[in-house]
Amino acid sequence: MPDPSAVKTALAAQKIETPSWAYGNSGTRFKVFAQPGVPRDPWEKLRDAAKVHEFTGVAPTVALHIPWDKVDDYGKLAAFAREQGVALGAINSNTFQDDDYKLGSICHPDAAVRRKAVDHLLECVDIMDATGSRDLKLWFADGTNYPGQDDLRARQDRLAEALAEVYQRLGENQRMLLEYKFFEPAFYSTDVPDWGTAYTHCLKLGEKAQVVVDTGHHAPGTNIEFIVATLLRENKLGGFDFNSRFYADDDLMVGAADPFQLFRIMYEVIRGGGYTQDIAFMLDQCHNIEAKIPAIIRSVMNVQEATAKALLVDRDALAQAQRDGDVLTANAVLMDAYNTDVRPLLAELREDIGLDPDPIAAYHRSGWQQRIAAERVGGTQAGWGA
Ligand code: PSV
Ligand code: MN
Repeated sequence: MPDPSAVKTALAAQKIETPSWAYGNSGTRFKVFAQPGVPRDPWEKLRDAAKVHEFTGVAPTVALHIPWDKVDDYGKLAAFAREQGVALGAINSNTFQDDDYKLGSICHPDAAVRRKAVDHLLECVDIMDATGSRDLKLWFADGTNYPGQDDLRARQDRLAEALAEVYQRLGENQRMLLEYKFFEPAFYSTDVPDWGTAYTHCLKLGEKAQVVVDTGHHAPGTNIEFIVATLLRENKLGGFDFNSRFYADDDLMVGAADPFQLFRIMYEVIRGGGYTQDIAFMLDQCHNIEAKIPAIIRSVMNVQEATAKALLVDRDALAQAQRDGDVLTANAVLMDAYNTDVRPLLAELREDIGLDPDPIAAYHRSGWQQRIAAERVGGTQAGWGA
């Protein structure tokens, strides 16, 4: 059995990045529900993110989305983040909210639209220079709705050309994380629909290009841990956008819909040597109906719990059972770890590092929710498109 103190040390070193947009209002295409106290700007989002880190101890960075988090001085934003006790993380591009992008962005048939989209991506790298961010996270809504609408192959050529230009602009310690998604908003073809497409582009680009796995971006029933294992074997897994889903890209709290899947993913991460700083463990969620900050704290805790269980797998016993072809024992070894209640271990870990063992209760006691509800009155709350 793994040594519990080694498991605790590994858990204490975990870093989970929270997304700035999860602190803002969100919803479905039917309705965006506003909540009291929601941040009005990136500065207030960072203050909320700092609370998540304060109570969990493992959420030290915050991903930005440009232009949702546009400010005049990104150096100042990075310094402000540091004052709050957090740092700025991945820069997420947005080439899906302008009218110009109706037929796509970097895959658009019109070179002028492609130019505009690439310029935005280059601007994101400029922002990374100012914030000190390592990762540029790219997701493209590009695709088509009808057979014949555009040339599928030509769109791949345009994609490769645009990515190559942005790749050239990356600094020495910067990376490009390419995210795939099987459909939505395009319904017939998507230009980066799966890990294979993302992988082939990243492979051609070079070692600074890596694939990011958003757990909500697969067809139902997809074995995501297999994708994780394969990408890790090829040294091409750059990170995760964690969330959970019952149907499509639901963006619910990670671990809510299928905690067993999250455990299996984390097991493959650990098994494949991916539990290092090279893999970005990010959340990409929207809290449409639940209180946002406690939901993000809960999400961070869910990732911690899955990780703790994955770290508890008796890998020697598992390997032995696998060698013996002992199907039932092999499965039992994995299930023993999954069925362990790791909450006492995590509570102990938090106490060891001076935190409250129950981060959600501590957050509620802190009065932060009441304070932001009272103070953040007037102005425009951050939300989709803002
Ligand atoms: C797309 O669905 C996505 O997962 C990408 O990561 C976007 O940047 C993010 O959601 C924000 O909505
Ligand atoms: Mn995502």
